[in-house]
Amino acid sequence: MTAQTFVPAVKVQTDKCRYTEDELITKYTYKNVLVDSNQAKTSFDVKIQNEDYEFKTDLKIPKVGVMLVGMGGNNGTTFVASVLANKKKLKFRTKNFKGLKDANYYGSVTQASTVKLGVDSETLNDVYIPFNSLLPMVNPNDFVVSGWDIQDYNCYDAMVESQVLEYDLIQQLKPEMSQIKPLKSIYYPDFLAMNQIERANNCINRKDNSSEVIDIKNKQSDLDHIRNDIKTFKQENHLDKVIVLWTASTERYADIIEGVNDTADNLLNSIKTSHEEIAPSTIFAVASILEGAIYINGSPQNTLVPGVVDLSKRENTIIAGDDFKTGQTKLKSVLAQFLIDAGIKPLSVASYNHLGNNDGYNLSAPKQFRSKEISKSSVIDDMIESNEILYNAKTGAEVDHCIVIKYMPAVGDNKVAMDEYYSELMLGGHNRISVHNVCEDSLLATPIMIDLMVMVEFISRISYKRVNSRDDEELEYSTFNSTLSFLSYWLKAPMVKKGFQPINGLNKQRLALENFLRLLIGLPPNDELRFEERLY
Ligand code: NAI
Ligand code: DG6
Repeated sequence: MTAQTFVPAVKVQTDKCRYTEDELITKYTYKNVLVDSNQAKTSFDVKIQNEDYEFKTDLKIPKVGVMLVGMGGNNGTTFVASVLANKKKLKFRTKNFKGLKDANYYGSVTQASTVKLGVDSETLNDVYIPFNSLLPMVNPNDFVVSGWDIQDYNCYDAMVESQVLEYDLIQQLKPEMSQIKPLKSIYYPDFLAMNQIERANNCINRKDNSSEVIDIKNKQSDLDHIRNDIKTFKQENHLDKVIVLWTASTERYADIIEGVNDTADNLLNSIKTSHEEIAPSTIFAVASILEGAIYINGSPQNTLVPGVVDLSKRENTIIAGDDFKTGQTKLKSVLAQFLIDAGIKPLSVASYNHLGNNDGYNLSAPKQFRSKEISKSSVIDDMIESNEILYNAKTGAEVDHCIVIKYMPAVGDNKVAMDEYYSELMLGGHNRISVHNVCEDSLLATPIMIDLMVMVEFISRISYKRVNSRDDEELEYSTFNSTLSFLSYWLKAPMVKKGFQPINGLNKQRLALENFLRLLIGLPPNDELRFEERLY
């Protein structure tokens, strides 16, 4: 497959946009509201700042390869299976449905959701179109997929083991899935729960599978090996772009140490000297950056240490993380925002989960649990800080927020999440919301993996420049900040540019994405003012 040419379905009559055969050039004035507050925050001086930008979107859809770290896991195999099932337009039987189910991508914003384009010129009612029809985005069916796993199961055996998909679908996928084997990976036992050690029989640093000898002193050669895997995959498949996604087990946090992993050069040097705080995931991130591939961290550990961020800036590649926002946390990022924006004060949020897959087994160890606890806990911080009427020194500025995860083999991948939101109402009243959510974790996570890849690939084709707004006018087009926070909709603990606070509210995150796509085709932001309905 060669690069495809895009024919726009949406043609906007505007002088803001110019299409060439391969590019879309868009002019946009970003209106920002700059606020100076007094110390007591009782008076505010406000200026509206206009900044003129020009965006350039490459309209050619490239040939994209994706490499999954952890391809033999529940998410990994479900991802491979879903792409194959959709590509082959498979139909299959399930125990809940009389007819045949068609393969689909439900749960994916890019593949299964719509956006409001405007209002019908006659009826003035809303018109919705598929999210991915505004601009050219890669079709996940066209992904070329490969990946690594520390376990040697082929994708069919691993898919059977994971107990996620319907039997009929598994059997139809057997011929292809059994031919797909993961590449050998890196295993540094200290970063995973010790209960994973028997799984690790497909490792470049454990020569004899049964051997107790695991080499953790050749991190430079591990890095070179992974770089070579990426390079070979790209060359053999004639790919334009490679995305590496960590969907492998949760690691413990790495210590951030001055001189070790705080800058790009220190990090590269620490890999050479095989420093003990260099995690496998950081080796994968560095390998991806050095090979010009995009790297996304779907797990909670701090893979993207300052040295990785520094390196990605230097090499002008994209990184994003951390931790897929799938079930319980996604709902929290809507519910907590709803309560606080409604002027109701959550006092405590208690979040319990039990799950019985290998992810749960690994998370039953304290250090790996701690990584997950951190990412799951951070999601309401910005919401609390946004409302000083509810949260202040006098009335209490904190929410009791507790995260519990228990390993319960019987429930497999059907993670059960139970949440209680206990809030204060007016005049001393209280409100209690209890949620019981059966997540089917990997069926929630896989569409998120797809969205992350589709969106990161799309945004990597966009560059911008400021025009005529400042003395330090930038004449060259630049790419976005290398830590791509546009992806935060899909991430529990979004990494953002240093000095900024992440935005966790799901609706705010989606608004940013939608309005960004709109501006590129010359449309104003969606504001829901609906004057056509509200005014005479
Ligand atoms: P899993 O345990 O089924 O799969 C992880 C795979 O990673 C295993 O096959 C394991 O052998 C492999 N692995 C471990 N270390 C590796 C390494 N260094 N290199 C290559 N492969 C390695 O777990 P699952 O359910 O697929 O989840 C994967 C990750 O995604 C976990 O970290 C989990 O916390 C995270 N996650 C999952 C979500 C979900 O809803 N399923 C949501 C958010 C995050
Ligand atoms: C238990 O918390 C296991 C985890 O891997 C989660 O299933 C995963 O992080 C999804 O969490 P959430 O909160 O987005 O449903």
